[in-house]
Amino acid sequence: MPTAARSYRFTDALVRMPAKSVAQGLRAVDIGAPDPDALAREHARYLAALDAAGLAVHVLPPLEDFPDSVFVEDPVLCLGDLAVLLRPGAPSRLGEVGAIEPELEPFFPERARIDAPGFVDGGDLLLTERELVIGLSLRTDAEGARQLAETAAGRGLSARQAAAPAGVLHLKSACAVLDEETLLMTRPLAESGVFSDYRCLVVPDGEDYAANAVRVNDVLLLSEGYPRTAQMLAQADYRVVALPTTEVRKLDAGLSCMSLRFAR
Ligand code: CIR
Repeated sequence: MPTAARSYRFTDALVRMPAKSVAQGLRAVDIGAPDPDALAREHARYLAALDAAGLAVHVLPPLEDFPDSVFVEDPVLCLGDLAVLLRPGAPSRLGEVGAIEPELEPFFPERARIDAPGFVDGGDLLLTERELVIGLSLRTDAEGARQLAETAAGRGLSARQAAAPAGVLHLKSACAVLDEETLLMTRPLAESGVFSDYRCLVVPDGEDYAANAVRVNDVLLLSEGYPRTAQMLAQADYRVVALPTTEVRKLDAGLSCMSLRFAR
């Protein structure tokens, strides 16, 4: 696979339109159902930001049978020419894998998969410049991680497991790639030492949700409403694009999970 800035240089994104059923999406704590129309507007802003960042955005139709299917990051991992069909840890999301598999064919000549009984959600996978970090969470187990690490090793990519921090859905709910050497993360994740070999920028207290950012080419997509994080990143010379995430947040989701990003 091309390795130059593979963790944030992309040419394409695959996204799925949110279904009306998104109002019934999974959430650990019910702070109210998202409004499907408002969520669709957030999604439209997100797609426009991917386009403005230089990506060809390929849009898949909504799937009413799968309320969480707008979160396309969870059933698939893109590794160069290879798409790994994952096995989401929530039973209601398992069928998303079969639904997206045919859509991958034009982009990924090679496909691998995680087999039962393992589970892996894409939200637990942080691909940095040097490795794949697999978060163990309620959605990703050791067997799924073992299978994925084996697949990654077959592509010359080293992988390791790390516990996802308590209180978040996925590893990437708490961290993001900023550049080849630098990660953005919450304080608990920084203090865990999991990323002690990286340069770590820690989101200011009270702004943990902002850690789920997405670096796309020359810009960094960041949730709107986290001014101290935005200021810290601007001071560190990242070009921040702030996007609304009020509705997706009600479903424990954020910016990274709404696209599969890859380079061709
Ligand atoms: C779920 O619980 O699966 C969805 N409501 C949210 C998934 C968010 N995915 C992600 O951050 N990768």
